[in-house]
Amino acid sequence: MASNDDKQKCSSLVHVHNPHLDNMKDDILYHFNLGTSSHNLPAMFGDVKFVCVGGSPWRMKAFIEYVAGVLGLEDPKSEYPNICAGTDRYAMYKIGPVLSVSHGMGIPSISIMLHELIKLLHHARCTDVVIIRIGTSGGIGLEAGTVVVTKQSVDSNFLPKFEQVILGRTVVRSTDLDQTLAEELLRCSEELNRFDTVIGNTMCTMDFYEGQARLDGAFCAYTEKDKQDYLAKASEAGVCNIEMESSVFAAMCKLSGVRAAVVCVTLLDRLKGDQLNVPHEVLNSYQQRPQILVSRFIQKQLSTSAKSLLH
Ligand code: R2B
Ligand code: URA
Repeated sequence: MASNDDKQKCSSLVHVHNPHLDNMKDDILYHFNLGTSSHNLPAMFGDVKFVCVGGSPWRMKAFIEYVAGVLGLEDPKSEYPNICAGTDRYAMYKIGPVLSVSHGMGIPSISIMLHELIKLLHHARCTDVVIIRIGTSGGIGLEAGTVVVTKQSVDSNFLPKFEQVILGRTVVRSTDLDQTLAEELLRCSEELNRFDTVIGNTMCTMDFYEGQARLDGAFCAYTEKDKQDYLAKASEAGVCNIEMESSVFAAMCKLSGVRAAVVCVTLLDRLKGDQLNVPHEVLNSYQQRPQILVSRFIQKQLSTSAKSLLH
């Protein structure tokens, strides 16, 4: 019979739900250029506790450098090798228990990455993993630079669901995120007291232009009033920001039993405009905010677990 310890360990593992995987001699994580036969995944990744994902490879490298500094784990030679150097699809960096992975733009891109990331964490037998998406977004009625911790990821009709077509049928998946984790992240931001942070719903769309009610795409058959009416309805439904990956991120993390959160900075207030015309340095400083917040969270978690080991 399984002991209580075994049961607890099992529930904190990263779960896959695919009987076919058991019959495969080797699992090739093609878009990472990694595999179960070619790499010792438990040795490479078994100690991972925090996974941060974000759109751009450049930003995810900047994040690993920043978090390494916060945790006092800097590489003296400043070498943070890209673990996925053999492919240009995604970039991956690791320092201590922190893994940083890029996911590109949009649901299809992040979904491919997450299938392989979840299998990687499963094969590596990681336990008690937290996954956080750090990204950018358009705000609704918020000053640019505000950080939004997602309460619920909603679709274009403001419903908390993600629809995946499987064998031609639409399967509806829940986009629930870990509320305790969201509140812990909000508390970290209050302690930091460096920028405004709110908790609210995040609308996840399939497109940056018409899908987000912009008036500046190559095509647009609606008016400024139509746009404002739609964004007002979104706001009434509790939507604070709009981005393009949170729904499938939330759905897949929930299926694998991993605690997950979404932390996005707003780059502009969509009630005031559509074009991103803030200077590059300002955009860069905004993009650092989710990194600062999440690094603080990781630092706090690690010091709490170190203290509990001492007692
Ligand atoms: C935020 O920014 C990207 C679009 O510019 C997209 O990946 C997202 O979710
Ligand atoms: N990312 C988005 O998806 N939308 C914005 O308006 C800004 C960043």
